[in-house]
Amino acid sequence: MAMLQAKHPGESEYLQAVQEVLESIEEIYNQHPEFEKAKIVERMVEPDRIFTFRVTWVDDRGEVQSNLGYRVQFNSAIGPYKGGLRFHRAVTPSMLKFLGFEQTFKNALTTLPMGGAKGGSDFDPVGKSDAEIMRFCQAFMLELWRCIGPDQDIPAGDVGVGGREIGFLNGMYQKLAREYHTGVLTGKGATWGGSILRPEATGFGALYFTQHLLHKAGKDIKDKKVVISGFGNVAWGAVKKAMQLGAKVVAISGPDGVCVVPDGMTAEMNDYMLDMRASNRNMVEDMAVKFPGKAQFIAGKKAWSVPCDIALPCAFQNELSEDDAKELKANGCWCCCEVSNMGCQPGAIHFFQNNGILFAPGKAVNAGGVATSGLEMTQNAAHLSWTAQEVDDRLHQIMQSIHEQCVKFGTRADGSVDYVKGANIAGFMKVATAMLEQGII
Ligand code: 2IT
Repeated sequence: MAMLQAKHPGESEYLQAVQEVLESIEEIYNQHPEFEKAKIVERMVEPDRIFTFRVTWVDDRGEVQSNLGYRVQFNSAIGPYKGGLRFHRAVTPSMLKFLGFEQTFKNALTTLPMGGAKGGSDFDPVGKSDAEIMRFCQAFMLELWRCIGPDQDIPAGDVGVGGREIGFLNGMYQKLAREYHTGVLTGKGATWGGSILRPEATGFGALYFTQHLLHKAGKDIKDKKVVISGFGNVAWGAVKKAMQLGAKVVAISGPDGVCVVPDGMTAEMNDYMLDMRASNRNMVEDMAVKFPGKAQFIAGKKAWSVPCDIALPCAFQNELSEDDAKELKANGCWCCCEVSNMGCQPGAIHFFQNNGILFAPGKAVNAGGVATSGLEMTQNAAHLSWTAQEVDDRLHQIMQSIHEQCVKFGTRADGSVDYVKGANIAGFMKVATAMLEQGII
């Protein structure tokens, strides 16, 4: 860590993600001198390569705009580079390196052959028109297309990139590459190569994982009060599945505050989350305006201030602090499944773990998204599409397998499970073994 800090000063998210993994694997790493000899850790913590490019486009007022674009190809030991694209004003190389690093272990956990990558831009979708989004996506792909390919690197969505953006990106890729296969991006529309259930998959998978975790702890999700941060694609799928499983979603939150829903979210409210995302307004207050009497907006408050049984962070890294964790506990919360990538700060994770609150990390809980991207790649390669039932069954199996891997590597002496350790060791062992067996490259 000292070496890495000296080499990459100020890259706080990246250093935080690496630190968490290294702490978890220390013991097992020291039992494998062959890893040490091949400098597996030193090689694994650095991305294979990073592409950086300028993206220039013209906004609706005719003004020239300039952004930075990136693709971080982190690790390809177990398969082609795979991971999402994030469009957010705060995107930096540090953020994408942390996400690419996490993605490498997450993808290893899915049981599918996918390496890790992440990309994106500091383009801010908030307040942009559809036409501006399209022009930006086209300008972004003008550079990105040389870096990717169905057997090399397969991007997908992440924060700020959903079905609409993947459509614009895919259209431009085909135009530039003159290749009309369906395999270079995942999260495509259902009529042009997309997998059924991919939009729902991250949220659905997270709830399947939560079910397994609760079952292992002798509990059940039915009738439990759930609070969720965010109202993007991931939160939308999580709300939908939580409701299907009989839980009551009593709050969703956004950058402007929280919407409290004392009687639980309805299907209509869940559908409205899609309009909220598509509007690019980035305001959760819109839910309370649309459903007066059912949802109450409180400005400046987080979802973590609302009494609940289960907390599901579904928005952004470091969105849940140690103080938030304490407030959750004081409000009766006894389980937190991290759905966003690195959604909880280290202090929050330690507080959960030291205070008997069930906790599982994003790289295990949210892996259903990229797993279903893997299933989309399989369908594309076979030139066919599976039914919703078939995709859902496979997603279910994969989440069960991820839970089993966490239990295998994370069970403590007292029989409880350290899901952070379990997920990190399971992912690490797979990637490290693959690197070792393929020589010094
Ligand atoms: O963080 C993630 O796993 C994603 N944004 C999904 C990546 C993918 O390739 O589906």
